[in-house]
Amino acid sequence: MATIIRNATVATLAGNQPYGLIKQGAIAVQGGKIQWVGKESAIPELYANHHPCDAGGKLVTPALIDCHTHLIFGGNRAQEFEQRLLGASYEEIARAGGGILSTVTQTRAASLDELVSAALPRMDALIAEGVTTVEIKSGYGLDEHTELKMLRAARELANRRPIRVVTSFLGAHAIPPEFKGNADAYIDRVCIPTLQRAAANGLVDYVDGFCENIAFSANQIERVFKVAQELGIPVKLHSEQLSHQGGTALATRYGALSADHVEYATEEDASLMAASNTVAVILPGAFYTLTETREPPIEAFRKYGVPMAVATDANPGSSPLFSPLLAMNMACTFFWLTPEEALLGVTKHAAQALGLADSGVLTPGRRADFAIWDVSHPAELAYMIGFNPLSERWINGECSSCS
Ligand code: DI6
Ligand code: FE
Repeated sequence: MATIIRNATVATLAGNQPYGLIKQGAIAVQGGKIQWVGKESAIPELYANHHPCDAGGKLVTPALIDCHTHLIFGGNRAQEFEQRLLGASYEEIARAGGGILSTVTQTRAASLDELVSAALPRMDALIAEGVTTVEIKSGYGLDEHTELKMLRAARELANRRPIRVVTSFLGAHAIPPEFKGNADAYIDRVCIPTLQRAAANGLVDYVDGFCENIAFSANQIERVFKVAQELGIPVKLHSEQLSHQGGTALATRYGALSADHVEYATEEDASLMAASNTVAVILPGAFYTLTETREPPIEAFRKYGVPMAVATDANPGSSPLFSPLLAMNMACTFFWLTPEEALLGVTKHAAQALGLADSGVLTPGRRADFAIWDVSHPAELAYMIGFNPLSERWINGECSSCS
């Protein structure tokens, strides 16, 4: 028996119309997949006697995908927030051993259960805004034991809630204190062997890195990418966030699914990304928190046809943001994305940034993961600030928020 969602405005995000909008639309769902989408007046005879579900004229979009988060971490960095407000910069705090390294200390000290318990309410905040797929990175362990613990905690989150979790190994995130001044030795002796161990345990869906003057050079990241390539794991990269290091060009040479942050990326980088089908992941939460002024080259991304995703970058330091809706709003206000680009950024293009061909748009054959919003037009989703109009969240063809 199929379920027929009817009396809906459907933003399929497919086809040539803005938002792929179908007014007075309907969706047929069966076996966890979308079987049919179209005008209510054209529902195929086949579905005539199937289970109807009245959407009450509400808007249906693909469920949201948060394609870049650091949801698993110990402690928090509210004190660093205070320090920054007194004038210290993110880079100064990092160089003085705070920043990412202070979270490393707290993450090493936490048990797997504690990491899971701490992450659950953050993940629930994403779920409350219609997220059904979330990417979660390691990178606050920087030793084998803690990196594996973080990845296992991420996998465990998927057992605790109806959500799909995918994981990125981010061993090349920062240089741990025990390797201070010796990033190369850290890459060779810890990062790469840990990646191999984590991959052998089925814990790694993507390999990520932080290519930055306060982290790793493009050459160092390349050594990690070579191992990812041998393992057959796709790569993505935090590149050109605080300065231009050539990480984006490197990422494109390895066919990266995405280059993330990219505030300091150039037009040349944008053309390379277009050629390698690399998505630009726009992270306005970090731009906002760090009071960055350099904007990503959005015009160049448009000119070369680089798809843009939008994500929270949820993390305890540079982006304590747990709202994809607010990330959409910020992407519009800071970077002049259109509300349609912002919505594509948390659905279709976020799916592409994760290499997930099964979701992100509402077309037959895709996963029946969708969100039903109490709004009349999709532009309202990016427009409102601090307001959540989610009415229902469906994952694998089941309503997870209906009682
Ligand atoms: N860039 C970021 O924005 C996060 N990691 C990274 O490489 C920040 C992580 C943190 O400050 O804890
Ligand atoms: Fe990040």
